[in-house]
Amino acid sequence: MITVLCGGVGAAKLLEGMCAAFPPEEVTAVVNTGDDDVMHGLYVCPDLDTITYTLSDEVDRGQGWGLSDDTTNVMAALERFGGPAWFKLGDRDLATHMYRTGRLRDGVPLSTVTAEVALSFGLGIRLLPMSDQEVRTRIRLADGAGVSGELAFQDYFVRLRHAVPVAEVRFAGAAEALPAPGVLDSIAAADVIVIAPSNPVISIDPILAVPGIAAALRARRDRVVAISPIVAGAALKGPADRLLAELGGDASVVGVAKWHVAHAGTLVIDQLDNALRDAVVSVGLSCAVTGTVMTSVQVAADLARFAVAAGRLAGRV
Ligand code: FO1
Repeated sequence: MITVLCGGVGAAKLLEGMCAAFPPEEVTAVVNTGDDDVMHGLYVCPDLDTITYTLSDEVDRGQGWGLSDDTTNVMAALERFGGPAWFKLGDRDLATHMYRTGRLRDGVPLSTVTAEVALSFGLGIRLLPMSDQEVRTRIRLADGAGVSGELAFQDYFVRLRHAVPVAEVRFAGAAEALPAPGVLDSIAAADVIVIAPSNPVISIDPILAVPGIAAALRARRDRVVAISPIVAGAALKGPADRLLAELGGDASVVGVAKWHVAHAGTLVIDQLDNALRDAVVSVGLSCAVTGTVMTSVQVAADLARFAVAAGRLAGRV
Protein backbone atom coordinates (compact mmCIF):
# COMPACT_ATOMS: atom_id res chain seq x y z
CA MET A 1 0.00 0.00 0.00
CA ILE A 2 1.17 3.52 -0.75
CA THR A 3 0.09 6.37 1.49
CA VAL A 4 0.27 9.96 0.24
CA LEU A 5 0.09 13.03 2.47
CA CYS A 6 -1.72 15.65 0.42
CA GLY A 7 -2.62 19.31 0.14
CA GLY A 8 -4.09 21.11 -2.86
CA VAL A 9 -3.44 21.18 -6.58
CA GLY A 10 0.11 19.72 -6.62
CA ALA A 11 -1.03 16.71 -4.62
CA ALA A 12 -4.00 16.15 -6.92
CA LYS A 13 -1.69 16.00 -9.93
CA LEU A 14 0.63 13.55 -8.19
CA LEU A 15 -2.34 11.35 -7.21
CA GLU A 16 -3.40 11.28 -10.86
CA GLY A 17 0.07 9.94 -11.61
CA MET A 18 -0.14 7.49 -8.71
CA CYS A 19 -3.41 6.09 -10.08
CA ALA A 20 -1.86 5.71 -13.54
CA ALA A 21 1.24 4.00 -12.14
CA PHE A 22 -0.29 1.77 -9.46
CA PRO A 23 -3.66 0.09 -8.80
CA PRO A 24 -5.75 2.91 -7.23
CA GLU A 25 -7.05 0.58 -4.53
CA GLU A 26 -3.45 0.32 -3.27
CA VAL A 27 -3.29 4.09 -2.70
CA THR A 28 -4.47 5.98 0.39
CA ALA A 29 -4.51 9.79 0.43
CA VAL A 30 -4.36 11.55 3.82
CA VAL A 31 -5.62 15.05 3.05
CA ASN A 32 -5.27 18.45 4.71
CA THR A 33 -8.51 19.90 6.08
CA GLY A 34 -7.00 23.07 7.54
CA ASP A 35 -8.31 25.03 4.53
CA ASP A 36 -11.89 23.93 5.24
CA ASP A 37 -14.44 26.54 6.17
CA VAL A 38 -18.17 27.25 6.29
CA MET A 39 -19.15 29.44 3.35
CA HIS A 40 -22.76 30.64 3.04
CA GLY A 41 -23.74 28.03 5.62
CA LEU A 42 -22.09 25.17 3.70
CA TYR A 43 -19.09 23.14 4.82
CA VAL A 44 -16.40 23.38 2.11
CA CYS A 45 -13.32 21.10 1.92
CA PRO A 46 -11.12 22.63 -0.80
CA ASP A 47 -8.29 20.09 -0.71
CA LEU A 48 -10.54 17.01 -0.51
CA ASP A 49 -12.70 18.37 -3.33
CA THR A 50 -9.74 19.35 -5.54
CA ILE A 51 -8.44 15.79 -5.28
CA THR A 52 -11.89 14.24 -5.83
CA TYR A 53 -12.62 16.40 -8.87
CA THR A 54 -9.15 15.90 -10.34
CA LEU A 55 -9.14 12.10 -9.98
CA SER A 56 -12.61 11.89 -11.53
CA ASP A 57 -11.34 14.16 -14.33
CA GLU A 58 -14.16 16.60 -13.63
CA VAL A 59 -11.93 19.36 -12.25
CA ASP A 60 -11.65 22.76 -13.93
CA ARG A 61 -8.09 22.22 -15.24
CA GLY A 62 -7.52 25.94 -15.75
CA GLN A 63 -8.20 26.79 -12.10
CA GLY A 64 -7.06 23.50 -10.57
CA TRP A 65 -10.19 23.57 -8.34
CA GLY A 66 -13.95 23.50 -8.85
CA LEU A 67 -15.80 21.62 -11.58
CA SER A 68 -15.12 22.06 -15.30
CA ASP A 69 -17.72 24.05 -17.24
CA ASP A 70 -19.42 25.05 -13.99
CA THR A 71 -21.50 28.23 -13.76
CA THR A 72 -21.85 30.72 -10.88
CA ASN A 73 -25.51 31.74 -11.17
CA VAL A 74 -26.16 31.09 -7.47
CA MET A 75 -23.18 33.25 -6.43
CA ALA A 76 -24.43 35.99 -8.76
CA ALA A 77 -27.93 35.73 -7.27
CA LEU A 78 -26.41 35.90 -3.77
CA GLU A 79 -24.77 39.24 -4.57
CA ARG A 80 -28.20 40.93 -4.45
CA PHE A 81 -28.07 40.47 -0.65
CA GLY A 82 -24.75 42.29 -0.45
CA GLY A 83 -22.80 39.67 1.48
CA PRO A 84 -19.24 38.55 0.70
CA ALA A 85 -18.95 36.88 -2.70
CA TRP A 86 -15.18 36.61 -3.17
CA PHE A 87 -15.09 32.82 -2.62
CA LYS A 88 -16.59 31.53 -5.88
CA LEU A 89 -18.65 28.39 -5.39
CA GLY A 90 -19.83 26.91 -8.71
CA ASP A 91 -23.46 25.88 -9.15
CA ARG A 92 -22.66 22.17 -9.53
CA ASP A 93 -19.87 22.43 -6.92
CA LEU A 94 -22.56 23.57 -4.47
CA ALA A 95 -24.19 20.13 -4.68
CA THR A 96 -21.07 18.59 -3.10
CA HIS A 97 -21.13 21.15 -0.28
CA MET A 98 -24.89 20.74 0.22
CA TYR A 99 -24.60 16.95 0.41
CA ARG A 100 -21.62 17.07 2.79
CA THR A 101 -23.21 19.73 5.03
CA GLY A 102 -26.43 17.71 5.30
CA ARG A 103 -24.60 14.50 6.18
CA LEU A 104 -22.42 16.26 8.78
CA ARG A 105 -25.61 17.73 10.25
CA ASP A 106 -26.96 14.14 10.42
CA GLY A 107 -23.98 13.44 12.73
CA VAL A 108 -21.98 11.49 10.15
CA PRO A 109 -18.20 12.00 10.57
CA LEU A 110 -16.26 13.82 7.84
CA SER A 111 -14.29 10.65 7.00
CA THR A 112 -17.54 8.79 6.25
CA VAL A 113 -18.94 11.62 4.14
CA THR A 114 -15.62 11.88 2.30
CA ALA A 115 -15.78 8.17 1.43
CA GLU A 116 -19.39 8.61 0.17
CA VAL A 117 -18.42 11.56 -2.02
CA ALA A 118 -15.32 9.75 -3.33
CA LEU A 119 -17.42 6.69 -4.19
CA SER A 120 -20.05 8.88 -5.92
CA PHE A 121 -17.25 10.33 -8.09
CA GLY A 122 -15.96 6.84 -8.88
CA LEU A 123 -12.61 7.19 -7.13
CA GLY A 124 -10.61 3.98 -6.68
CA ILE A 125 -8.24 5.34 -4.02
CA ARG A 126 -9.06 5.64 -0.31
CA LEU A 127 -9.51 9.30 0.58
CA LEU A 128 -9.05 10.20 4.25
CA PRO A 129 -9.32 13.62 5.86
CA MET A 130 -6.46 14.09 8.32
CA SER A 131 -9.02 14.34 11.15
CA ASP A 132 -12.78 14.21 11.74
CA GLN A 133 -12.42 17.06 14.18
CA GLU A 134 -12.21 20.69 13.13
CA VAL A 135 -8.68 22.01 12.51
CA ARG A 136 -8.46 25.50 11.00
CA THR A 137 -5.35 27.16 9.59
CA ARG A 138 -5.05 30.67 10.95
CA ILE A 139 -2.69 33.26 9.47
CA ARG A 140 -1.22 36.22 11.34
CA LEU A 141 0.20 38.79 8.93
CA ALA A 142 3.51 40.57 9.42
CA ASP A 143 3.46 44.10 10.86
CA GLY A 144 2.82 46.71 8.24
CA ALA A 145 0.61 44.42 6.17
CA GLY A 146 -2.26 46.65 7.19
CA VAL A 147 -4.28 43.85 8.75
CA SER A 148 -3.98 43.10 12.46
CA GLY A 149 -5.12 39.92 14.20
CA GLU A 150 -5.55 36.53 12.58
CA LEU A 151 -7.06 35.70 9.22
CA ALA A 152 -9.03 32.60 8.30
CA PHE A 153 -7.14 30.65 5.67
CA GLN A 154 -9.35 31.47 2.67
CA ASP A 155 -9.31 35.13 3.64
CA TYR A 156 -5.52 35.04 3.26
CA PHE A 157 -5.38 32.71 0.28
CA VAL A 158 -8.29 33.93 -1.85
CA ARG A 159 -9.56 37.32 -0.67
CA LEU A 160 -6.04 38.74 -0.19
CA ARG A 161 -4.63 36.47 -2.92
CA HIS A 162 -1.84 35.54 -0.42
CA ALA A 163 -0.07 38.69 -1.60
CA VAL A 164 0.67 39.72 2.00
CA PRO A 165 3.66 38.88 4.23
CA VAL A 166 2.95 36.31 6.94
CA ALA A 167 4.35 36.38 10.49
CA GLU A 168 2.78 33.21 11.90
CA VAL A 169 0.70 30.21 10.85
CA ARG A 170 -1.14 28.13 13.42
CA PHE A 171 -3.65 25.31 13.30
CA ALA A 172 -6.54 26.05 15.63
CA GLY A 173 -8.04 22.89 17.12
CA ALA A 174 -5.12 20.63 16.15
CA ALA A 175 -4.11 19.84 19.74
CA GLU A 176 -7.59 18.48 20.48
CA ALA A 177 -7.97 16.65 17.17
CA LEU A 178 -7.56 12.93 16.55
CA PRO A 179 -6.25 11.35 13.34
CA ALA A 180 -9.28 10.21 11.31
CA PRO A 181 -9.96 6.45 11.38
CA GLY A 182 -7.45 4.65 9.19
CA VAL A 183 -4.87 7.46 9.05
CA LEU A 184 -2.34 6.01 11.50
CA ASP A 185 -2.84 2.49 10.10
CA SER A 186 -2.27 3.78 6.56
CA ILE A 187 1.09 5.18 7.70
CA ALA A 188 2.11 2.13 9.74
CA ALA A 189 1.16 -0.37 7.04
CA ALA A 190 2.39 1.52 3.98
CA ASP A 191 5.14 0.10 1.82
CA VAL A 192 6.09 3.74 1.12
CA ILE A 193 4.70 7.04 2.44
CA VAL A 194 4.94 9.92 -0.04
CA ILE A 195 4.66 13.56 1.00
CA ALA A 196 3.14 15.15 -2.12
CA PRO A 197 4.66 18.32 -3.63
CA SER A 198 2.30 20.42 -1.55
CA ASN A 199 3.01 23.60 0.34
CA PRO A 200 4.95 22.40 3.42
CA VAL A 201 3.63 25.22 5.62
CA ILE A 202 -0.09 25.38 4.84
CA SER A 203 -0.79 21.93 3.34
CA ILE A 204 1.54 19.45 5.06
CA ASP A 205 2.15 21.08 8.48
CA PRO A 206 -1.58 21.00 9.39
CA ILE A 207 -1.54 17.21 8.86
CA LEU A 208 1.60 16.88 11.03
CA ALA A 209 -0.05 19.05 13.70
CA VAL A 210 -2.70 16.38 14.36
CA PRO A 211 -1.34 14.48 17.39
CA GLY A 212 0.16 11.11 16.50
CA ILE A 213 0.71 11.67 12.79
CA ALA A 214 4.22 13.19 12.91
CA ALA A 215 5.35 10.46 15.33
CA ALA A 216 3.89 7.79 13.04
CA LEU A 217 5.91 9.19 10.14
CA ARG A 218 9.11 9.43 12.20
CA ALA A 219 8.69 5.76 13.12
CA ARG A 220 8.77 4.95 9.38
CA ARG A 221 11.14 7.78 8.34
CA ASP A 222 13.25 5.55 6.07
CA ARG A 223 10.10 4.81 4.05
CA VAL A 224 8.96 8.44 3.88
CA VAL A 225 9.73 10.22 0.61
CA ALA A 226 8.95 13.93 0.21
CA ILE A 227 8.70 15.55 -3.21
CA SER A 228 9.80 19.17 -3.25
CA PRO A 229 7.11 21.70 -4.27
CA ILE A 230 9.91 24.20 -4.86
CA VAL A 231 11.78 24.01 -8.17
CA ALA A 232 14.72 26.33 -8.88
CA GLY A 233 13.85 28.47 -5.88
CA ALA A 234 10.21 29.03 -6.75
CA ALA A 235 6.84 27.41 -6.06
CA LEU A 236 5.11 26.09 -9.16
CA LYS A 237 1.80 27.41 -7.83
CA GLY A 238 0.83 29.34 -4.69
CA PRO A 239 2.89 30.98 -1.92
CA ALA A 240 5.13 28.07 -0.76
CA ASP A 241 8.34 29.92 -1.63
CA ARG A 242 7.30 33.16 0.09
CA LEU A 243 5.93 31.37 3.17
CA LEU A 244 9.13 29.35 3.66
CA ALA A 245 11.17 32.58 3.50
CA GLU A 246 8.74 34.59 5.66
CA LEU A 247 8.72 31.89 8.34
CA GLY A 248 12.49 31.63 8.64
CA GLY A 249 13.18 28.90 6.12
CA ASP A 250 14.63 29.37 2.68
CA ALA A 251 12.79 29.08 -0.59
CA SER A 252 14.92 26.30 -2.04
CA VAL A 253 15.07 22.53 -2.02
CA VAL A 254 17.48 22.89 0.93
CA GLY A 255 14.78 24.84 2.79
CA VAL A 256 12.26 22.09 1.98
CA ALA A 257 14.79 19.46 3.13
CA LYS A 258 15.14 21.23 6.49
CA TRP A 259 11.34 21.44 6.78
CA HIS A 260 10.92 17.69 6.25
CA VAL A 261 14.16 16.15 7.63
CA ALA A 262 12.55 15.13 10.96
CA HIS A 263 10.00 12.84 9.33
CA ALA A 264 11.23 12.09 5.79
CA GLY A 265 14.29 10.03 4.89
CA THR A 266 14.38 11.04 1.21
CA LEU A 267 13.71 14.23 -0.74
CA VAL A 268 12.97 14.09 -4.47
CA ILE A 269 14.08 17.25 -6.29
CA ASP A 270 13.88 18.41 -9.90
CA GLN A 271 16.81 18.16 -12.32
CA LEU A 272 16.98 21.97 -12.30
CA ASP A 273 18.15 21.68 -8.68
CA ASN A 274 20.70 18.95 -9.32
CA ALA A 275 23.52 21.26 -8.18
CA LEU A 276 21.88 21.37 -4.71
CA ARG A 277 21.77 17.61 -4.35
CA ASP A 278 24.79 17.45 -2.00
CA ALA A 279 23.44 20.38 0.03
CA VAL A 280 20.21 18.41 0.56
CA VAL A 281 22.18 15.32 1.59
CA SER A 282 24.13 17.44 4.09
CA VAL A 283 20.82 18.36 5.75
CA GLY A 284 20.42 14.67 6.56
CA LEU A 285 18.16 13.15 3.88
CA SER A 286 18.85 11.00 0.88
CA CYS A 287 18.26 12.97 -2.29
CA ALA A 288 16.91 11.65 -5.59
CA VAL A 289 16.78 13.76 -8.73
CA THR A 290 14.21 13.49 -11.50
CA GLY A 291 11.64 15.56 -13.45
CA THR A 292 9.11 16.82 -10.88
CA VAL A 293 7.17 19.35 -12.98
CA MET A 294 3.98 17.42 -13.76
CA THR A 295 3.10 18.76 -17.21
CA SER A 296 1.15 15.59 -18.04
CA VAL A 297 -0.32 12.55 -16.32
CA GLN A 298 2.53 10.54 -17.86
CA VAL A 299 5.15 12.75 -16.16
CA ALA A 300 3.14 12.51 -12.92
CA ALA A 301 3.07 8.71 -13.25
CA ASP A 302 6.84 8.60 -13.83
CA LEU A 303 7.33 10.82 -10.77
CA ALA A 304 5.03 8.60 -8.68
CA ARG A 305 6.94 5.45 -9.72
CA PHE A 306 10.28 7.20 -9.07
CA ALA A 307 9.27 8.34 -5.57
CA VAL A 308 7.88 4.93 -4.58
CA ALA A 309 11.01 3.20 -5.89
CA ALA A 310 13.19 5.62 -3.90
CA GLY A 311 11.22 4.80 -0.75
CA ARG A 312 11.47 1.06 -1.33
CA LEU A 313 15.21 1.33 -1.96
CA ALA A 314 15.83 3.48 1.13
CA GLY A 315 13.72 1.16 3.22
CA ARG A 316 15.83 -1.79 2.18
CA VAL A 317 19.32 -0.56 3.14
N1 FO1 B 1 -9.44 29.67 -5.04
C1 FO1 B 1 -9.43 30.96 -5.50
O1 FO1 B 1 -8.35 31.50 -5.77
N2 FO1 B 1 -10.59 31.66 -5.67
C2 FO1 B 1 -11.81 31.12 -5.38
O2 FO1 B 1 -12.84 31.80 -5.53
C3 FO1 B 1 -11.85 29.76 -4.92
C4 FO1 B 1 -13.07 29.12 -4.66
C5 FO1 B 1 -13.04 27.76 -4.30
C6 FO1 B 1 -14.23 27.07 -4.10
C7 FO1 B 1 -14.22 25.73 -3.74
C8 FO1 B 1 -13.01 25.06 -3.59
O3 FO1 B 1 -12.99 23.75 -3.27
C9 FO1 B 1 -11.79 25.74 -3.79
C10 FO1 B 1 -11.80 27.09 -4.13
N3 FO1 B 1 -10.61 27.77 -4.35
C11 FO1 B 1 -10.62 29.07 -4.77
C12 FO1 B 1 -9.31 27.13 -4.18
C13 FO1 B 1 -8.90 27.05 -2.71
O4 FO1 B 1 -8.87 28.29 -2.10
C14 FO1 B 1 -7.52 26.40 -2.66
O5 FO1 B 1 -7.49 25.36 -3.57
C15 FO1 B 1 -7.14 25.70 -1.36
O6 FO1 B 1 -7.78 26.17 -0.27
C16 FO1 B 1 -5.62 25.78 -1.24
O7 FO1 B 1 -5.11 24.61 -1.75
